[in-house]
Amino acid sequence: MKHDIAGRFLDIAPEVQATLAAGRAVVALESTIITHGMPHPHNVATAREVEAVVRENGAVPATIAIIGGRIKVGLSDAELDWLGTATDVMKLSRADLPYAVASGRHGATTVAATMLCAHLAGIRVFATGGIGGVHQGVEDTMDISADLDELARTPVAVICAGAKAILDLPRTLEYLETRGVPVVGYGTDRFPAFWSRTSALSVPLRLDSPDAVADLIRTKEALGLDGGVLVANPVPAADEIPADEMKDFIDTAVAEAKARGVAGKAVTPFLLSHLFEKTAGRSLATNIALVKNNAALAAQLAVSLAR
Ligand code: PSU
Ligand code: MN
Repeated sequence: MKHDIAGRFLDIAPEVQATLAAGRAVVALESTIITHGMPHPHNVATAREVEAVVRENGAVPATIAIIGGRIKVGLSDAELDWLGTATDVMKLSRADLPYAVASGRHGATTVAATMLCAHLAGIRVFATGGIGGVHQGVEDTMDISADLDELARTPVAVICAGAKAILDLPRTLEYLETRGVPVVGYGTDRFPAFWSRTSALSVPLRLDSPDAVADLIRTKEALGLDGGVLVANPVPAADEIPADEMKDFIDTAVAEAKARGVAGKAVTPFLLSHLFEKTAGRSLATNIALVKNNAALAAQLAVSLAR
């Protein structure tokens, strides 16, 4: 852990602190999914369930958010509840994090900011739903999520269900390859598309057990290679929405966002809530299932890494 930074800016929950000090398994969890990714009360209920799944699989959860300018690593029940309905919460990526800290603001951490804070605290594994990536229409907007560059520079393993299928998935994979990020299909040769188990894309690498992923991470560290590892874990079959069923919904949502001039940070939350309405809640149920599935694998990976 970077002690000087930790002492000045981080409030690490006592249980998380003790677990890290003992060299045992901790899994970081993000908070943008709570404030900007799911409607209340599903957001808070899911956050609690995800923490429980991490515990059931032998690790300690550390949900990360910025509250009053303090980087909280591990939230109390009261803090989590508050976050579920709070309105004055910034969506923080790497670019905004120092602003939120310096000005004492509240902020929810995206994948990029969560990786950054997890690393400051000494946490090596992080579970989310789906990472941000290269947006459709990037030729015009240059909208590429900072999540991708964070994966290239910060040594945290991110367990996700692929990139959200609202994105340009081929370009997202190309960008990750360019930036030197290992992308591992967990038990699959196909790159999963968030709500769907498969996409038209093959995944660059494949591993089939938490121990094998842990070995990859240790080897990467031993070689002195910086940056993270992306583990793409398909949503369980029982919970998936097949890609052909999602396609029309996604096309409509993307067109609607464009027509309304939705841009920047607002794009992903807009698309997710639009899809929630258009699929009559089905996209949300799948989102919840895949986050829990990722939390289980992340905990197993953290346990394996801690051995
Ligand atoms: N996974 C989900 N729901 C979400 C996100 C991930 O299941 O809302 C969030 C993550 O915080 C991710 C962000 O970093 O969406 C991507 O935002 P953007 O495209 O603006 O970088
Ligand atoms: Mn963006």
